[in-house]
Amino acid sequence: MSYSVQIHAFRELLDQTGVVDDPERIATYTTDQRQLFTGSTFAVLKPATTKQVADIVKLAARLSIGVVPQGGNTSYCGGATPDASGRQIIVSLERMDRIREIDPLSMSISVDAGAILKNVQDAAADAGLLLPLSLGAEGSCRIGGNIGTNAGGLSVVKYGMTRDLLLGIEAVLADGTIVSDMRKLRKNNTGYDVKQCFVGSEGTLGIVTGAVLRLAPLPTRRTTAWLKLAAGAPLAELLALVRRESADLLTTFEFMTARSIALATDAMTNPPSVGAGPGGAVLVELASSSNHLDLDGLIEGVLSEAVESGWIEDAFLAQSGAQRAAMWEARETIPEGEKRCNGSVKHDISVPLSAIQRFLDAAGSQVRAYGTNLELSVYGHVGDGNLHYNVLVPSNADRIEFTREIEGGLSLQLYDTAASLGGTFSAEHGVGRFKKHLLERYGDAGRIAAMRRIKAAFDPANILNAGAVVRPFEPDDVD
Ligand code: FAD
Ligand code: 2HG
Ligand code: ZN
Repeated sequence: MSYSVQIHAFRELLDQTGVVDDPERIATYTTDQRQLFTGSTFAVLKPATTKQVADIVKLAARLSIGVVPQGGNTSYCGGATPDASGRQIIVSLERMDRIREIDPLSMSISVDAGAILKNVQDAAADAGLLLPLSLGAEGSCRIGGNIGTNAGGLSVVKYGMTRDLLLGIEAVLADGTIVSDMRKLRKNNTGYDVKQCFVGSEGTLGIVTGAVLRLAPLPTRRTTAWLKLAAGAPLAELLALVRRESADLLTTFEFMTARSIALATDAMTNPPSVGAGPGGAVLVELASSSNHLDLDGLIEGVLSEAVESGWIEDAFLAQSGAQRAAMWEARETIPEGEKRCNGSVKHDISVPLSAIQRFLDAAGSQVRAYGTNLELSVYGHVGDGNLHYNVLVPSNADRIEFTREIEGGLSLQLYDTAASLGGTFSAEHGVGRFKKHLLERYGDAGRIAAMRRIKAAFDPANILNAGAVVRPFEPDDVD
């Protein structure tokens, strides 16, 4: 069947705006966020209802066309990008962006999966509540994509990953079945927790069309501090001190090296006058919804202990909302700063907190041994044991070639080190198409076999995002 006949068939299911087949408009959906790979498709479908998503999936299965769900296309591992075959269609959830309901007493929000994260945060804040998922891409990423990647971000240390915020789900399976479980319950022990199957599955097990998310009281007080670290400051011990002495009111603990901060501040119009000590810097935030807690008193106590221990050289407390925002912007602009300087080869590793210093020491030696002129941008959510250990692409290098070279050599050494310390090659960015070989290399064989069986059970014809994450289980597989 020709593409035009297929497009006609999809048009019958959707209205005029629901099918995009103009190559110029399609092009904005077929390249991944990091511009490492461009796939191919003959159409982007934009359903407006869950039923339309189900109809699309059923028709795609009948026509043997693959389906790649897409949210904001901000993910880093190529999971939202179709392959080069031209036989996969993109289903963008962008028209399904409603806030369905806020229930302040149940502290939950029900949304369409295409809702932009920032809009959901704002809707929760309007009701005096907090959606505690915060990441640099929050103005463009969508809830379905956050669920697909199990997004982490800047407040995981307190509130957990997307997985921990998910109360209910609505999703379309590969045969068009609609899973409708939009309940707001904290407790519901009635068999398998099916909704969790979709979390981190990167569009390979179903298309999420709705979600119920857990909210928290909106903080009314915050204390934000920028710590300049002394040489050799022990990050895990400093984190433990801050958590203990702040009565665990810590919501953010972000580590940054001097190079990463400079990349960000160079890219800002009004950069704050913050910098790093010899051991780097940490952005710390305590937050509370109570007006009875003296957060400034707590942070001052924490900081004086840290100074006494010789771990920090200097610290600045944000004195205004504007100062706080500038500190946050300096952290959140690091990826953009890297991009403006020809990009970086990204290593989204995590290790147990007790091993973070060992990782930094070993990885530093590996980088030095690999090439004396390599430059690093190292930062991340150290509160969660997660580092972005990025190698900067030299300004005179071809970005793609350099990325391939590093990924085939140094990256594997760094991941080996993380793995040997009980860590992982992907803390929060997923597997997608780019890290499948790493899952094969580092994944436990039994776990991979289980993943393949789950994929085969949910999607026996391999319709949903084929080529991402894991290949399906086949009966003669020996694993
Ligand atoms: P997409 O990129 O569109 O899709 C991601 C995956 O989910 C794909 O496999 C796709 O097929 C699948 N998917 C999308 N929608 C659905 C759906 N409705 N149902 C089923 N599957 C679906 N990530 C973090 O974890 N922490 C960070 O701090 C962070 N910071 C970032 C900062 C910047 C500047 C950028 C550019 C990215 C950052 N990211 C971060 C990565 C990215 O924003 C997240 O992975 C985000 O969750 C992706 O959401 P999205 O809507 O863009 O998903
Ligand atoms: C962040 O923490 C994101 O800012 C992006 O996860 C990390 O670009 C990166 O390497
Ligand atoms: Zn991150």
